[in-house]
Amino acid sequence: MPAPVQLDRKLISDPALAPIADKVEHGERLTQADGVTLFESGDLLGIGHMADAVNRARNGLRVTFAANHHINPTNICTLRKTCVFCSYARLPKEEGAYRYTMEQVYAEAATANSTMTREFHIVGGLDMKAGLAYYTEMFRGLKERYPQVHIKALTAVEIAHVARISKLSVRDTLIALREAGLDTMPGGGAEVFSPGVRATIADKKLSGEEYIRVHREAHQLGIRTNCTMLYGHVETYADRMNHLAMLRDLQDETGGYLAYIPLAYHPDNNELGETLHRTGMATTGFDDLKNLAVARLFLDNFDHIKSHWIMVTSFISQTSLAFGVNDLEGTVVREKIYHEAGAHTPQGMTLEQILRLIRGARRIPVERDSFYQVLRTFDEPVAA
Ligand code: V47
Ligand code: SF4
Repeated sequence: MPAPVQLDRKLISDPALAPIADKVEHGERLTQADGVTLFESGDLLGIGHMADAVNRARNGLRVTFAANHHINPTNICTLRKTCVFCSYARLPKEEGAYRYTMEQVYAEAATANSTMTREFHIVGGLDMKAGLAYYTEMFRGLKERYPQVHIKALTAVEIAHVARISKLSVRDTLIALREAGLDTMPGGGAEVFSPGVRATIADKKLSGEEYIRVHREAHQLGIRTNCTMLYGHVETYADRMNHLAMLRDLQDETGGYLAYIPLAYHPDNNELGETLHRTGMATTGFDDLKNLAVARLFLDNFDHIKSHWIMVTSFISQTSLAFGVNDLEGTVVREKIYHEAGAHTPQGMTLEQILRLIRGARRIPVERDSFYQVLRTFDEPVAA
């Protein structure tokens, strides 16, 4: 059950939100219908106030970030034609297709700022030539060179692909990858679970139920994971809430989720963006903040709601710290997936820049490890 929190009811102006505010105050779980009401409401500040109160009760004024380094070892993907929102994937013979050799992976890893980087975040396409042997060799090589660096790698979709082409069960694949050095799994590949939306934007991809099954298997083996939702395209508010409910149910069952990260859809250089006749940022600041705040209120069994500044800009990410967010995607180096899809944000952020954002929001910056253990607390917030 969520903890009861105190609200300042004067800050909530939409009468439709009153029953939800009652539930938040009494520590009652929200329903999917409540979530739809929140998405339909124009009272962003009222919703933000509730999400902020819930977050402060759980995390205080601390805002965490991790120094990580993204490595995308292959952009070759069998689903290139059917994931119509993806700008990153290529067919094997298509211009721009690449698959790193082990030497290239290690060279990329070596460009990480060695004193700061504590996590390699490794995701890529569903490449027929990148099976279990490719990833176990990669993880072993990385752990030999950087034993202190955590490996967060392979989405549920990639795990299922590696299992299939290596003719192994998902469980045996996870066990082999863990033995080679995999520590946790990222949350990508979730998109939107509802079958109708999936048929439109990611027709051949692992289903929502299968995504949940891979995560359940990982959690049962003690492998913690993150989870995501790709929003801002053809999905309805009911689709969003159905998606969040499936994540909340699995968290009730296993407690294996570390964080939830909503991913704002970017429409450039992909088929879906052309169909929707949109340019630039597809989502709006209002919707980005709402997705984060609703997640904080509905996912009452998650400690961490993460804002991905690469997708929503550092300004929205900073503002989201007053809308229920307690974690910022870290000092990412050389990010590719969203920049191919039109993200205009920088590809990395320095420690000083992250600290400035958090301090500017009058919160306490905390550097964390991949399991959210505190590594460094920076300072108390500056008085407003
Ligand atoms: O599954 C692909 C998304 C995801 C686009 O777990 C797009 O800590 C927007 O999951 N517009 C992969 N999004 C990245 C991911 C992630 C990112 C940061 C942190 C974590 C974590 C996970 O990127 C894909 C897909 O949902 N994506 N194309 C696009 N055009
Ligand atoms: Fe492949 Fe992932 Fe892009 Fe789909 S989203 S085409 S699975 S890289």
